[in-house]
Amino acid sequence: MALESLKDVVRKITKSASVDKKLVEEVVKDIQRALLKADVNVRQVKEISDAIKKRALSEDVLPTFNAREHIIKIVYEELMRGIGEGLEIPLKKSKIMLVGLQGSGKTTTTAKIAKYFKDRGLKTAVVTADTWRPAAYEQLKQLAEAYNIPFYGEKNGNAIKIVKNALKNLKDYDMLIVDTAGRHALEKELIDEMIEIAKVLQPDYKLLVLDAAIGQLASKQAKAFHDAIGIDGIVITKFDGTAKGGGALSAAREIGIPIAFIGSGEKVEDFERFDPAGFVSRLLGMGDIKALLEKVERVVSQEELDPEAFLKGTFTLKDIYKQIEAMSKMGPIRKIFDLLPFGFSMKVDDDAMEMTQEKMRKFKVIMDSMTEEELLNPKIIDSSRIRRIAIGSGTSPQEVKELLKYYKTMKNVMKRFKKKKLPIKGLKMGF
Ligand SMILES: Nc1nc2c(ncn2[C@@H]2O[C@H](COP(=O)(O)OP(=O)(O)OP(=O)(O)O)[C@@H](O)[C@H]2O)c(=O)[nH]1
Ligand SMILES: [Mg+2]
Repeated sequence: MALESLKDVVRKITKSASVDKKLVEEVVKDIQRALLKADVNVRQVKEISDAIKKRALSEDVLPTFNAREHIIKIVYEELMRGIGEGLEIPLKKSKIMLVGLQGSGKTTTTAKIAKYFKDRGLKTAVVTADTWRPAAYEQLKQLAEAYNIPFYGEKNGNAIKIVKNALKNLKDYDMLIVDTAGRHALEKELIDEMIEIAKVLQPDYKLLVLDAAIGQLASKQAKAFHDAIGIDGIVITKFDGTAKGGGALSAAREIGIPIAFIGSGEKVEDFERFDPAGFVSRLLGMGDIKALLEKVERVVSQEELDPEAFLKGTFTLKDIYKQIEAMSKMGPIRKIFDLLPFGFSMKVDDDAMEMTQEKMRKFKVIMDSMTEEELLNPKIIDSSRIRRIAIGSGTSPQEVKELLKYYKTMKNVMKRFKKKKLPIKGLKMGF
């Protein structure tokens, strides 16, 4: 993959004897070459490389960075800016409709997205509205069954009727992923069918599935689909098998549609939410830590998760709420602690700190059912309140208690931080 050579750029900066204009110019050239090879469009390549050059030669090095880190940070930030935001589909009741040309990977992606949301605790089902290709029904059925994902389809039905029936049959599901038929080209017949399906389905998200191998052609294709039915997000597939993946990335940016997911293999597991920070870090070979550092910087500055405030003020359930929100963006809290400038590291057993997505979602739902007073002063939550909260949030009293236990444990951790009685040995989070 052409983008792979971006790793060499970082290596070059790290190994350079001195950081000067010559190095910056070389680095900018290397980046240009890598992006162009990856089929990123010329105008975007110019924008990105110009910005890197300008900043690298004019900006002061921040006190916490050395000159090399400073350049790497600028490269990282400008690539991030070039890539734009990802589309994060929230974990709530939604309908997703997939569209795309023949063979782009819609059916595979339908199963991948379904597994993604199922793994995160949503009651998810898939629907095939592809009556064009005879084997489409079996293909999706088999994929879905392999992961215990409920499937709806009709072997000889009409796509619009199938969607109507699916909506009736799958009313109780949180997340419906609807696969549609592809055509060789975006012809009128396909457009009409997509419009009809969308009318009946009323999808929250229309996702366009783009094969990364088409490189810069992605731009024309995405624009045509967007003009025809309005696209909310892009899924790039087959990122594994091509050197031209930059084409689809830059197409999304050019048209202004965020990327939601990336598929990088035939297996249902070969799939991830498109997270620009993680993505760029990996391109640059900086691993998760750098990405996390950046994120911590951002999050702390937004006071989403402010450990200093934790230490100063009273630690309430609101902090747990913020913490969970930050965690769903950044990964486990343990990793964040590892990076914070407390001057000591905390030895915590991994499992204890790890919170599953499912648990995070539950905890948030439970807190959403609490009053302001309860959030700020959890001590008042007695057993009758616990019962009320459980009913209100559709959870069990046991689960509410679990959250309160987690809160107490975290509060203890914060107290110990305050007293610097660390490291905490064998800290258990109680679940
Ligand atoms: N390497 C790789 N192959 C993929 C990926 N996604 C899908 N494929 C393969 O691409 C081929 C087409 O995938 P489908 O999911 O059937 O594509 P589709 O868009 O549903 O095709 P039609 O229904 O004919 O329009 C299959 O062989 C998939 O296994 C991916 O991310 N990487
Ligand atoms: Mg298909």
